[in-house]
Amino acid sequence: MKFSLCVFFLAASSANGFSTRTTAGNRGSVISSLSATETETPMSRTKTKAPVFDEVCDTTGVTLTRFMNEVAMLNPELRELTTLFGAIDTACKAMTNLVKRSQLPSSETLGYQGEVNIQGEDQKKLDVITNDLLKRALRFTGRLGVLASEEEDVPVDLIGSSTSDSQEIVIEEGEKYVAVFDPLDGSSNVDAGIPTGTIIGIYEHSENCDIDPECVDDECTEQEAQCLANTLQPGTNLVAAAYCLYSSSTFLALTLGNGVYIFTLDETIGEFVLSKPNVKIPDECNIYSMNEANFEKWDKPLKDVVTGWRTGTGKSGERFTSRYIGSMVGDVHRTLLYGGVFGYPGDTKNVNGKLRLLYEGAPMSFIMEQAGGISSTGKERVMEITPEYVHQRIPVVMGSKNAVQEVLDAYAAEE
Ligand code: AHM
Ligand code: MG
Repeated sequence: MKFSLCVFFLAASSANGFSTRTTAGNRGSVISSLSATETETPMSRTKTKAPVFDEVCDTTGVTLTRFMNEVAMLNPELRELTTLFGAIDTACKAMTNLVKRSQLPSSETLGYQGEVNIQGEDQKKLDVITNDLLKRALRFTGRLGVLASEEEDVPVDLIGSSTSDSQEIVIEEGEKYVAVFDPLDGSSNVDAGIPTGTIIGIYEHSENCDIDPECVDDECTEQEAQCLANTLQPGTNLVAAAYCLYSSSTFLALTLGNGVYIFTLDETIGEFVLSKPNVKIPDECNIYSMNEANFEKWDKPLKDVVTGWRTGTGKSGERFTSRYIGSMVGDVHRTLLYGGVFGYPGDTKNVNGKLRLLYEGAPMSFIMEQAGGISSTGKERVMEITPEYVHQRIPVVMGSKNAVQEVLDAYAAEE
């Protein structure tokens, strides 16, 4: 039987990342290339070099582990991110299984936990389980000082807290990163088996986080508060952002400030395999994705633009169609691949909409911008907004350049 273990891919390096194409007939051991492309991150803080893979195993593809190892070789300052992405990789696989198995009567993980989170939302059992899982996975890396999650009332330290409900604040120096996440976004859909996702943002730990071991009482509290304020950074400070989408396959999309890479979970080998390198959102589009039940409460500029899209009288002259899952990760994933506009705007009842800036708006905006799209509140760039508190909400409209720009122009014309 003719059996080829590996077929090599030759890299066609692109301006902002890497891509692969098949070279028939190349066989042999897997050798990675260290040639790289280099671009400025949005904040011009560091330059992230993206690896170019000259040769790729046909059986395994480029796994997330290999991708991160090569990123670390090219960008030694990002070495510790490899450990974090190792934890994210494991957590997303475990959450895939939890979400899948939740449909079985024996799993008993569907339904409500019986608790309400700080935002007054009923927590689903899976919200609590996935929050705990991700928190522990990140904590065990030893690389995180602080995290903020949709399901935690306040930012929590990861050092010294071994239980999910511990609010004790113990911050250790030397921890490099801060993680913000929504462990199971769209969880209201989960009982019906509709796609859900995990959203993660990673910031650097501020160097201002100094706790004087000699401090007493209020002094310590103030220093601790300053350390916890590490979570309140604008999206422009993000070092990395990622989402996992639990759908027909599990997808893991990430950006390290140099393009967007989408990996698909190959369950036969238990690895995330690079399936879409350097994703670019189409500039032109004809899909919008918003909860239209709120239409009457939206601002006039947005209503006008959406009416133009519905009737084909907008800027492009195209008649748009509507697609809305009600799971941000699923809706944004489709928007990235097909082009379009995803939005959760403010309205007369909820002026800041529904989505949270820190762990939904900012990381997804980072990914959207890195794919060549735009993300805005309608009036300002989401990435530039510094959160004032952890669970702050923000209106969001993101997606293909031309259509989002149409919304921004309508708001600007109103002023
Ligand atoms: P959640 O974090 O409580 O799950 O809420 C966020 C979700 C997003 O995934 C989605 O875009 C939005 O809520 C849907 O809200 P609505 O049901 O109001 O359309
Ligand atoms: Mg959410």
